[in-house]
Amino acid sequence: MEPSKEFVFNYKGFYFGVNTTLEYVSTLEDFEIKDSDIFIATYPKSGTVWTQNILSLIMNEGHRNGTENVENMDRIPWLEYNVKDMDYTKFPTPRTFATHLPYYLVPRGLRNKRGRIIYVSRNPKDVMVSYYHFSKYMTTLEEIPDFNLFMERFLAGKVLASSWLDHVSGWYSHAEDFNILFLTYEEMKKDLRSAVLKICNFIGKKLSEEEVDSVVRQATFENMRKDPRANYENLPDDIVAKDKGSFLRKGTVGDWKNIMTVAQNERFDEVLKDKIKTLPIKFIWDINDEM
Ligand code: PPS
Repeated sequence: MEPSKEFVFNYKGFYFGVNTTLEYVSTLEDFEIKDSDIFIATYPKSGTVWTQNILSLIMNEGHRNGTENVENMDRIPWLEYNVKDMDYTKFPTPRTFATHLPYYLVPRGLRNKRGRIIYVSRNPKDVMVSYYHFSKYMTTLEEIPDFNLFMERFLAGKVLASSWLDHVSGWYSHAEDFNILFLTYEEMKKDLRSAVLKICNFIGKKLSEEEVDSVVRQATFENMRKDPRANYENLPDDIVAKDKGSFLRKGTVGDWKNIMTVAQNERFDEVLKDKIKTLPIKFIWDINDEM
């Protein structure tokens, strides 16, 4: 049941992938925060890359109008997976980062309401299904071909980034410690423009109607799939199995229904449903559900 040490290590109760180190992640609580910093925080497969693209489009005119060709992963790098060994202290401000860290392992400065955090969550059945497919695609993740087994691992939090429930409930229950905007994948899917405006408002960026239109247009699933700055297609072959998927796979709400059996759905609900009810989020399980 334990995840293989070949793929993850545990630091303070949280599973990290081995493309970072224990030495490095243990320094992150002391990572110096600037007031202008903006973080996107998520549990994996909840809409991180999507939010990265939206944030980059909002903040960078050169991204919006196509005059700059910088990939999102360079503009909004992963805090805990600094695979290119970049010197984040020298980044121009405002700095932007993505992270899968739980609330209790992020840089301390964030907890004093320095910087801003955009936290995106997604209904956990779609997260799990997306994660299942993703672990075939990423060679750095442990592949568990049997979906039933993957589900048990996911429900037990024995995967990279540990328990979905702990992650989401941790961030929500400590919201008051942070300067934080909560969004859900499903609300972005239902009304992308409103989500873009919420982010603009949160980071204090005023865009014209046309600029907002341009952000929304370039952040749709179809357009992101075609955009090498946004779709992570340039990851090296030793990290991804390009014939086995992509970062932008389906981009829908309710894909879990295509893979989970009735019995699996019942099992999932048995483990998580009561706990999910305690979260201040109204989950959307199907695109036709009311918000
Ligand atoms: S990761 O690996 O943790 O960074 O993954 P993450 O980016 O959080 O989540 C990947 C899922 O988000 C979907 N995605 C989108 N959906 C809708 N619209 C847009 N523009 C978009 N961009 C990314 C992506 O397809 C993954 O979900 P699935 O269900 O696997 O398709």
